This record gives sequence, structure tokens and C-alpha cells, in this order.
Amino acid sequence: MSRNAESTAFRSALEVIRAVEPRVADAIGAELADQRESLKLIASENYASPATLLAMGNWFSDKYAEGTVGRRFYAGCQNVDTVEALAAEHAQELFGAAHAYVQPHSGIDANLVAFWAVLADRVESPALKKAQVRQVNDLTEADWFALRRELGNQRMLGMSLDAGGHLTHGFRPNISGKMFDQRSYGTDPATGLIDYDRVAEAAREFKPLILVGGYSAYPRKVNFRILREIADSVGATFMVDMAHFAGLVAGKVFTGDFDPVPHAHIVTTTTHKSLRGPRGGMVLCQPELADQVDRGCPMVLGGPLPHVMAAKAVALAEARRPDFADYAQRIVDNSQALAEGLLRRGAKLVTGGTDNHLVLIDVSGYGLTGRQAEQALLDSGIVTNRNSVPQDPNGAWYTSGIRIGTPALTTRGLGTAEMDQTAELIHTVLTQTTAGANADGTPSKAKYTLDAGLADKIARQATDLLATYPLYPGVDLS
Ligand code: DSN
Repeated sequence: MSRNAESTAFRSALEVIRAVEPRVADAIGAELADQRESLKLIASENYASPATLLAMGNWFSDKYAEGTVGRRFYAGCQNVDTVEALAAEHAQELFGAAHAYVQPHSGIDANLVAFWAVLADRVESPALKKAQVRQVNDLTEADWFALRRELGNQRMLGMSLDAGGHLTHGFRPNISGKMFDQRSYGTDPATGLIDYDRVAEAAREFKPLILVGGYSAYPRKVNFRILREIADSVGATFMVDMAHFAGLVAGKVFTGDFDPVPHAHIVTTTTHKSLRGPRGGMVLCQPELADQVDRGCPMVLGGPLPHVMAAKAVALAEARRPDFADYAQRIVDNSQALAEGLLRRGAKLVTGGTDNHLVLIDVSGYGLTGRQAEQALLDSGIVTNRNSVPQDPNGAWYTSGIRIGTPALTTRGLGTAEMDQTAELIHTVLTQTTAGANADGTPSKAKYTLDAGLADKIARQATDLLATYPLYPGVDLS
């Protein structure tokens, strides 16, 4: 496929948009320019392929398609059926899953679908049974009351937020923390690693309906075989949220005990992080949960986004190619090189390293909060995000950590040598930044000082580092 085709496609699209609202066309062009110039180390972001991006910009966006393939609430869904079935087929083949549901609009939505499926499958509720067999009109007020009581307050055990778990695994700012009776497992304070004996102990005491595995800020592999054994020992359904590391599963970097798909009853993911697809979510499950999962829309989801499902089909087809395995391995090689580069220069890393796509720097070692470090790095052209570390004294807003990840830079083609240079840039910024004070002289968690000349110099070095690896080399908008 010629590079010219990509340039023509994006240029033409912008020309058509510009004729209606030029400021939108300008913002799209500016976004590409910004992404090209910044050292993107946000662990949850990536760069989707031109084919994936283009699959989203079309008339599929105009179609309603509530329901599932072949069973829609709207007429005329035959082409939506084609792309939804294709995306599901690619997902099943790629991950070796019995069933795939590709409608969720995000990871949070995928988790809601999974929670619903498990509740509907596991909770003994005669009223729910009546509702499921479509005798809704026969339900009395008392039935509805019982149904709400029976489905509410079910127990969920997930990884704690400051140990790297996700908000949707039962934390208060998310509905999961309000509808479930939640408890969490953390990590060993000495090593930062999951202590499976402690998880088993918590499961025995708490007897959760759902045991959740998976994370968004834990830099290590997780043994899903052991977690499944723990779930089985207490009769829990084992759910894994692999949003962050789906690309490493797809690329067969995580296999055996570290591949969640053969071990979990239900697996959720996003499609846009290490998997490198469009923004969206997906659920994979064992056959007994498939019927409930397929009720995701309209149970908890708004109408499916057929244009995004088309893009999921394209991205999943890309992930089935042999070169995706090479990409996935390079993500981890780069992450480890970045961790080693930081450690060699004296940084303090949670767990002392990484075996996945992300590294968590404990910036208290530099005398900074996560908020100060994040902003100082951004001033220097390095895009990261602040993140809690285990037992974080600064809470979830200011934090004591910086989370960095390599999926995006690996897509651009940067390798281990550039990761060492990146470690040097990060370390220089963090050592040269000093924490500020409030007007009353007390230490500030947000203010900091960094010489502007140094920040500019680092930003130029970051741009130089990227110059050899152009982003979307086939797209010339000029
Ligand atoms: N926002 C995603 C992340 O950055 O990890 C997860 O929700």
C-alpha cells in the first residue's frame, strides 16, 4: 500500500471537514503535530494504524444496531452484522476465547457488562429469573424489591487502587464501589509484589462473588492460574481486566500461567492501549456467560458504535499478523531497558523493575510529589501521568509516583538504546526540579521550580530523539 494513499486519504478528509468547520480541521492537524513532537510515555496510550483510524470515519457511524449479530432491534443491520461478527471472530482466534463481545465503548463499559453477566449468572434470584424469561409483566412490586435487594451488596475482591488496581475494581469514585460490598488485596510492602497467600487469606475470610485480577499500574506479571485456584477454593467467579496488557497477551509475551484467557471465567479489555486498536472495550468469556454478556446492550450499554467495531476488526486483524508478536516483545524489552536506565541513575522504582509495558517511579526519591514531577516532565516535552504508589502518603490526587509505559514509543520504532537516552532525560528533569513552598512557608505538593532553559533544552533533546522515528511516516498533510 502506497504511502501516498495515506496522505491522500487524510488530506482529503481534512479538506472536506475544513469546508464546514475549519477550526475542527485545524485542531485535528494540530493534534497530529503535537503527537509527532512529544515523547509520549503514557502507559495506556498508543498510535492506531492509519487503516484502523480510517475505518472509523464513515457512514457506519449513522446506523443504530441495538442487540447482537442476527438479533437486532433495528432493521437493515446486515453490514453491521458483518463487521461485528468479523471483530468477534478475530478476537476469539487471537486470544483463544470461546466467546467475544465487541460492543463495549470503553473498558469501564466492558467491566459493567461483565459485572452484570456475573450477577445474572450467579445470584439466586427468582424474580430475576422471571425477568430473564421475559415475564416482566408478571413481576409484582415485591418481586422488583426482592430483585434489587438480591442483586445489591454482592461481594467483590480486587486489587487496591494504590497497589495498581483500577477504579472499576470496586473503588468509591466508580459505581462498582457503590453497588458492591468491596474489599481489596494489596502488595507486599517489602517487595511491592502481589502476595498470593494474602490474597487467598482475604478470599477465605471475605468469600467474594467475584475475584478480580488485573491492574492499570502494577509493573509485573500476574499468575492467573494461582488466582483462579483461589477463586475456585471459595466459589468465586474469576474476572480479569487485561485492559493494559492485552497486547502482550495477543503477542504471546504473556503465556501459560500469565495468560488470563484460559484461566478466567470472564476477561475484559480496552482495545486502544497495548492492543493498538481504536478507543473501545471488549469482553471475552467462557460459554456459560455468553448469553448474559451478549445482553450488554441495552442492559448497560448505549447503542453499539458500528464504525468503532469496524475499526476493532481491522486492528484485531493486524494483531493476528506475525509482526505483532515482535512488537509486543519489543514493548517489554523497551520497558525493561527504561527501568534499567533509571535504576542505574539512582531512581527508585516500585517492585525494583518491570516485566510488562510499564514502569512506576517512586518520585519521593527525588523529593517530589507525582504532581510536581508530572508537570516538570511535561514542561520538558515528556508526557507521563502521576500515579499512586503502594501506601501512598500523598493520596490519589498529588500522588508519589510517575507511571511511564512504552507501547506508544515502541510503535514509533524507538528501541532499547533510545530508552536509555529517555531514562537520562527523565532523571535529569527530576533531579533538577525542586519542590516549592506555599505562601505560609509550608511545603507545597504542587509548586516546583525547574529552570526554564533546562526544560527547553530537554524538550529539544526529546524532539531530536524522535526525529529518526517519524510518527505516521506515510501521512504528509502539507
Ligand atoms: N485511563 C486508563 C489508564 O490510564 O490506565 C485506565 O482507565
